[in-house]
Amino acid sequence: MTIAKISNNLKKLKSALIFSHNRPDGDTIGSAIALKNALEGLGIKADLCCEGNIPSKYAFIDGVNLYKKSAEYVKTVSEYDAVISVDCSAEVMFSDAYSVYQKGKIKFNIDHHISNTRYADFNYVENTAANTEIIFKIVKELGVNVTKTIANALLLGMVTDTGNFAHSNVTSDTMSAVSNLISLGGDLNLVVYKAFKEQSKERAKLFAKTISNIRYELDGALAFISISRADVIASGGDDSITEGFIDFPLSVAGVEVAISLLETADKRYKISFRSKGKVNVNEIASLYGGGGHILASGAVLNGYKEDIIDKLTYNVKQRI
Ligand SMILES: [Mn+2]
Repeated sequence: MTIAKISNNLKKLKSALIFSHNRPDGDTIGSAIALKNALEGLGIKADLCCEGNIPSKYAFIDGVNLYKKSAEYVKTVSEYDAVISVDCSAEVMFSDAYSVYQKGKIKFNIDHHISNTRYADFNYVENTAANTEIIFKIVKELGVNVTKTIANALLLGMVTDTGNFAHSNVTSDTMSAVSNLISLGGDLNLVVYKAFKEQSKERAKLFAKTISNIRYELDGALAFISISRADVIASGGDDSITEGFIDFPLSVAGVEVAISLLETADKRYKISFRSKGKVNVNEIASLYGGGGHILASGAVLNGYKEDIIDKLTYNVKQRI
């Protein structure tokens, strides 16, 4: 599959329903908004679906208020010419929206995760720092005008998936795309401020509590943070405000791997893994049906918190 071929197939559509992954981040949102606007530039009707709530910090991107949950599309999904997933490495990433995606007439999958399970009719998978790098190539191939909304949405994915261009996944291609988007009217300063600097009082409160309880294992090479349901509720926010917490324990000197445990239900944890490079955390996430990248991965584990911490400590110890 090439950019030319996938773009050609997209051009033939009259309508499409675009899916972002559950627990949406800047990359899946930026990819979806940019693609929606590009398709609409060609006269193609494009709507947005995501099972998770869109974090309020992304409200500055035009169109994020147009997302609807999959329940809203159960009856109408078959009326669209196609369904398109962006930044979704596997079926599980959709959460309950996958059953609606599956009913799509033609399925497209545009993703940048090496672990992508290629669940669609048309799969375009390329190992880039952000999925919006791929979407930008498609936007250019489609030949549509890059509006300020498209430029900012594409920048958002690049800024968030690279930790503000600080992760080792950044390439010269990433920076060329950024340069190109600035010259097209993208506001990098605004995007960085909204994505990384501005935070709610609720997030500041939960962050302080979480970070005051970092737990170190393996002589300080492994750091755990955990966020209970009660903590989230007490903060007055929702799960989405925990995005980015994991970067802090990884920043501590001597820490090679940081793991975050977010309690989503009784004895159920959303696990995020980050590595400085010595340990491939995609391997560990894969042991539990999750996945992602070598340096950043995720999984869902059931059980008691202490048992999960023991298991994951063992998995990291074997690889360090
Ligand atoms: Mn991504």
